[in-house]
Amino acid sequence: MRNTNLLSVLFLLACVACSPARKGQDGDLAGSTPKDRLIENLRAAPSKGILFGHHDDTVYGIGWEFEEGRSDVRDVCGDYPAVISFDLGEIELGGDQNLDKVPFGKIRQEIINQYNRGGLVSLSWHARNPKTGGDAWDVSDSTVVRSILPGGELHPKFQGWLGKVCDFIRSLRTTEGTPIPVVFRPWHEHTGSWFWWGQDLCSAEEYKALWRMTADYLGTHGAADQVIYAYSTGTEPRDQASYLERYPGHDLIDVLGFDAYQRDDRDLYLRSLETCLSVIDSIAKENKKIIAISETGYEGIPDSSWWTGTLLPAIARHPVAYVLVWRNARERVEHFFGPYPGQVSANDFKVFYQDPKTLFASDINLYK
Ligand code: BMA
Repeated sequence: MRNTNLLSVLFLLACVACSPARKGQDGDLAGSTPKDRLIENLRAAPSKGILFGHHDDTVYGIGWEFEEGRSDVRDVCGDYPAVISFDLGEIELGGDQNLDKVPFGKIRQEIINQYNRGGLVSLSWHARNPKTGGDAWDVSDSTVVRSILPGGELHPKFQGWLGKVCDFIRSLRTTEGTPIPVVFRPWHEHTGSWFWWGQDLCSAEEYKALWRMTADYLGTHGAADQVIYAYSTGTEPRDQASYLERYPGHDLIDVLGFDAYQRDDRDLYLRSLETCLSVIDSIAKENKKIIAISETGYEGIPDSSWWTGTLLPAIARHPVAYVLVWRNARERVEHFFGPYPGQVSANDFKVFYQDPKTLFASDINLYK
C-alpha cells in the first residue's frame, strides 16, 4: 500500500472516529450511548405525550413496603410509571438506607428494573447539613455552602460526600455491565429558603459554584456518561431572569424543571404552573432543553377528579417531557400524592392513564 493510500485510510478512520453519532437503519443512533439516546428520546417525548412519574413508586406505598414488583400506580392502572425517582439523602453518612428508610441496595435494584422497562430514573439528594450536622432543612447557618466550596474548611469533608454519591451512581449497571443513565437533580427548590443551599443561605455565585463543584466531581470520577442534570426551582421565579438567576449554565443542564404543589387554592396552583411553564418553555425552545415538572401533587388527593380535571389540562398546553408526583409515604398518614386502590381519585387516575396524552412504562423505551 502506498503512503498516500495509507494516509487516506487513516484520514477516513479518523473521520469515522470523530464524527457525531449517526442514524442507523432502524433509526437508532449507531454508536450512541444509553445516555445519548435518553436525551434524544426525552427531547422527542412531548411529540408523543407526557411521561408520568412517581417518587419511590416501587419501594413502598400505602400499607406496604419492599414487596417485589409492587407499585401503587400499577395496582390502580396496571402499568408502572414511565419515570420513578428516588432520593439519595443520607448516602453521605455511609449507612445502608436513605432518609426515608429505604435501603440503597433496594433503590439500586429498582433503578435497574426501571431501566430494563425502558423507563426513566431521576435522583434527588436531600443531603444533610455538612456544617451543623442537622438535616437538609436546617437553615440555621448561612455559611454552609461557602464552607464546602474549594478553599472552605469543610471542602475535604464534602468531597467525601460527593464520592459516596458518585460511587452509588457508578454502581448502577445492568447484569451485562451497561452503565445506567439517570437524571440527577441536586440542589433543588433553591429559589426558596428551606434547604441549606436555598436563596437566603448563599449567594448566586456560591450556588453556581456548588453546582460546578458537584458536576466536576462526578465528571472527573467516572460518572460523566451516566448523569443528565436537572435544574429545578420552586414556583418563585416569575420571568426568565429570575428563573436563570442561579442557573449553572446551558453546558451543564439538560432538563429545566420546577416543583409546585397544590394546596387548598386550586386557582393559585394553576396560575403557578402556567407562569413557570411559560417561562421555562421560552428558555427551553431557545436552547433545546427538556421540560419537566420535577415534583408536584396534591397531598392526600381530596379532589376525586384531580388527574383529568386539574393536572392534565394544566400541563398539556406546553411541551412537557415528564411530570412526577411525590411519594406515597407508608409512615405518614395523608402524606401521599399518587393514587392507590380505593383512594377517591383512583377511578379518575385510570381515565388519566387511558388518555393518549399520558405515557407510562409500557408505552416507551427511552434507550432505543
Ligand atoms: C419531603 C417529605 C419528607 C421526605 C423528603 C425526602 O417532601 O416527603 O417526608 O423525607 O421529602 O423524600
